Amino acid sequence: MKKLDKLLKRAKVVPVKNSTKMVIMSDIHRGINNVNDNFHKNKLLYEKALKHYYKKRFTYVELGDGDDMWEVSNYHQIITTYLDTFKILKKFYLSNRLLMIYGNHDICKRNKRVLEKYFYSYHDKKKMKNEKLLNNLDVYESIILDYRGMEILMLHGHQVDFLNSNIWRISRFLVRYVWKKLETIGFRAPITLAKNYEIPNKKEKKLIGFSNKKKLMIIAGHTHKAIFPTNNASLYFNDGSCIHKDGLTCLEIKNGKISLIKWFYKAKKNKILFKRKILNERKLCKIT
Ligand SMILES: [Mn+2]
Repeated sequence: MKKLDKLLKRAKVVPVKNSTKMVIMSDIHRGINNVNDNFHKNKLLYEKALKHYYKKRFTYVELGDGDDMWEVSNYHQIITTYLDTFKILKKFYLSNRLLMIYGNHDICKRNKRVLEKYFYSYHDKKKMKNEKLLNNLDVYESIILDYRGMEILMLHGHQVDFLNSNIWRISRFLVRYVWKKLETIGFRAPITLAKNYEIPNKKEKKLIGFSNKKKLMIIAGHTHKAIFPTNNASLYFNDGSCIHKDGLTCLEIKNGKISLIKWFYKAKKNKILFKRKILNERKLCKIT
């Protein structure tokens, strides 16, 4: 528990207005559109969702593993591969509606120099000059949202996962040089969207215990499995991921309610439609 107590103390406190609308996404794993890039097939869906939330004046909260900096060694390539995507993120950022947290795959974002070198600006090939991107962006380890008298702790969640926190450099090595090779020959992680949103992953037990002990609402990512307790006795949520085979999941917070949302492609005649579906919804209230 010590680790989580410290993390809670260090968390950046962000007060938000009652009228603020938020969308929380994580585990996008933007890569470089090679065979290891699980995000690419959901790129258009993700951008469609972002544009929807931008238009509706939501604040976008990225809860870690936004970029896959384990599978890629030249980070500039991620930005050039997904420049269109980053340009939408820039719009959120410029209107003061972007909050970013790092995970294990993008843990290097805790380093200011990395942010400055790769994310503050990019080289525009056509204009032959550097353009601003997420200039001066801060990326946090955890954030406490102060919303309607409630505190909501937001973090990626790898902090309680031994393989991905204490020995993350070894894990990164395995992903970069071993797992990547397996993926290249067609060995892929199973990423179908789970149907049950109540049963958490073993790795999340510590977070759930912490949430219950502190009577604190926690939102995490990392496991790629959405968790949405419908029972008021639990306040631990997980937003899932943006690289499910069958779409992406996210959490929306607005008007004192939290909802689990799925975005997916649907083929209709000769068109591809982008669909948003509410999987679950409940009022936000403290554990009493
Ligand atoms: Mn992760």
